[in-house]
Amino acid sequence: MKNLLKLTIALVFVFATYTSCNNSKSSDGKSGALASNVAEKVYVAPGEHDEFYAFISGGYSGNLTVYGLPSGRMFKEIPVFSQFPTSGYGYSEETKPMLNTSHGFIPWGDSHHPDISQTNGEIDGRFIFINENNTPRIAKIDLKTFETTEIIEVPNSAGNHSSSFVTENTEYVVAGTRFSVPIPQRDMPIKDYKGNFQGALSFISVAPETGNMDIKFQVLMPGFNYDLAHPGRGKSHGWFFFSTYNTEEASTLLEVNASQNDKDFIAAINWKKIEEYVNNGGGKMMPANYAHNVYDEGTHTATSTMIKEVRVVNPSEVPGAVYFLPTPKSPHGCDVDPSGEYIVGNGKLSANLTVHSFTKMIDAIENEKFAGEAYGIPILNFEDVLAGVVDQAGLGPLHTEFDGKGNAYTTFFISSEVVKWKLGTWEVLDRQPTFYSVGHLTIPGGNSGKPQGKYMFAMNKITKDRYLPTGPELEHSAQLYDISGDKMELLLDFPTHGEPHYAAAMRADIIKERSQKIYNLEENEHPYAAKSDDDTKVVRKGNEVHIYMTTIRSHFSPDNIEGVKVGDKVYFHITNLEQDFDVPHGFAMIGQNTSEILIMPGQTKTSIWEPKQVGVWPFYCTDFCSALHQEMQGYIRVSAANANTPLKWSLGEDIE
Ligand code: K7E
Ligand code: CUA
Repeated sequence: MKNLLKLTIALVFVFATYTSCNNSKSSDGKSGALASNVAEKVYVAPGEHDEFYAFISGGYSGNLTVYGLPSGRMFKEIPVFSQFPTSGYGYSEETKPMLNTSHGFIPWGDSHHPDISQTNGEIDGRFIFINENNTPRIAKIDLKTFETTEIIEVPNSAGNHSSSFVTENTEYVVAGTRFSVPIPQRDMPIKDYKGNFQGALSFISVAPETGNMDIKFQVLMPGFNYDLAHPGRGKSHGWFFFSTYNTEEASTLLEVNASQNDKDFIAAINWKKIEEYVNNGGGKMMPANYAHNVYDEGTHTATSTMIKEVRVVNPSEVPGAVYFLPTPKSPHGCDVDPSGEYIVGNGKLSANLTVHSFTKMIDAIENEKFAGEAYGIPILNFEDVLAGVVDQAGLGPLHTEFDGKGNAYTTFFISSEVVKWKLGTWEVLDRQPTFYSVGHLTIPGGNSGKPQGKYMFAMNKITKDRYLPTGPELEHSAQLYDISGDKMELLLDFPTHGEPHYAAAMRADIIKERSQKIYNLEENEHPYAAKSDDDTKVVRKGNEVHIYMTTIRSHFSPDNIEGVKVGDKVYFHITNLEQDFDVPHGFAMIGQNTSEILIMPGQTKTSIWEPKQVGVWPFYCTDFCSALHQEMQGYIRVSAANANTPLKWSLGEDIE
């Protein structure tokens, strides 16, 4: 234990030294001295488009940001797990159900690993999935509209981190628990963790046409921490690999107590085998309570359904489906190369990178060469499954990506660099510093059988002096490298938003062509839609007042309303009649307890206002939509609760 403390202290010291040495390098300007032709490589002329989309997780912003590469320009922040006043996501009545969970309305999330849907092992650009750690959820974003259209809560999970990675035909999006917990949850002493807590690995099926998600089954694993995961592909399609740490099953001071074992495991799960078992009625349904939230594009409205049971499978019920591959030392990343042969374990506390061979793993399984077992799950011999070791590559390996040309790129947090090495020979080919302390890295098409090469970008945890200072709080920094040559070449620094963990990227063309421009007004099925000025009205139901309102350049209809009373709940149901690309209208009402809403052409959105004071109160359009944008305004007269002002509304004439 003392030795481990020393090791931790030594690593922290090394990290501090590297950071400060990098610091001094950049402050004397050397690291910024790039060749002048580098600027051309990232220059996208005004009006031209970037070649790649990059979808970068927002971490504790709960959202997903969209960038262009090579320019590093940010195009959009897509709200996913957090309320977003810019569009009204999570504030409008239509989108509030998206953030419903078994714990009630949760307005915030921690998103880590976006992954794009695949067909035949290639990125297809239909959907992007992303996990939420804190209140375990998986979201799906439709890349036609760049809107979050589905969120499913994951029961029996906590710190949903080894997620959300898709199999090569998007059969499943997989979500693994980081924390093991009592399953089912119950009141018990924390010290009885060992042997009693379990870790659920969830396989969420994705319907081929609609993309609808459904938890097909959960594998209830021993009480380790399941950190990261990647699907098998090609020859290893049908398997899924999860890195584990805390195989010690400690519940306190993990920095010491979860670093005792020389080796933890990569868990190999034959999901095809378990799927077959489940399809034949295997596993058991256990009571659960989790939210499934779906956004309907016809009604422009989300609904939330609570699901009351989930199918669970114990590994012991399906012999031959789960194995452990010993992997040194508290591995973080678990990455599979494009051929599906190599499984890279990035041992955080190891100086070497461990690479397992899928072929050797199958051979060892067939010959039943086991080194032991953990909770009935066979442990394979380290030497039997080892493909090779990248020796002394750096300090603190975290994540690995591949270029599809036989090379791998691994980030090293402590030595703050990306190291390029060769699959099969395990030789280090190149190393480039990052500024500073890199976490994940991304190559377009990275998690697929066909990476799209050309660029790699590193997402760094520490920014320090890379940009103009903005007080104590700095945005994180990403760095773009050209990887088309033998050596990586640093091209660009660009700031990112929130705390990016992983990112998914792909060639822009497919997504660009499919991108939707407007919502067809004819197809609007919102129950409160007003599709022309003739449909506008104001209806009172008890103390609820429903305003069927339209908006078009440059007025709201109606724009004068009387008969609202203190204590009423006023629903503004606003339909944007525009059918032109990029003409949203906004809406804000003085004193409302929500945010503005931004309504896209053809869409209906609802904002609530609960007036608390008598008076004549204005509302206005928040998006500068035309030369007469400032004229887009109106008034609501609010009378006392016991007044009998009649309900009236108008546009272009005085209320009589
Ligand atoms: Cu390494 Cu959440 Cu993938 Cu951060 S995780 S870096
Ligand atoms: Cu509509 Cu400004």
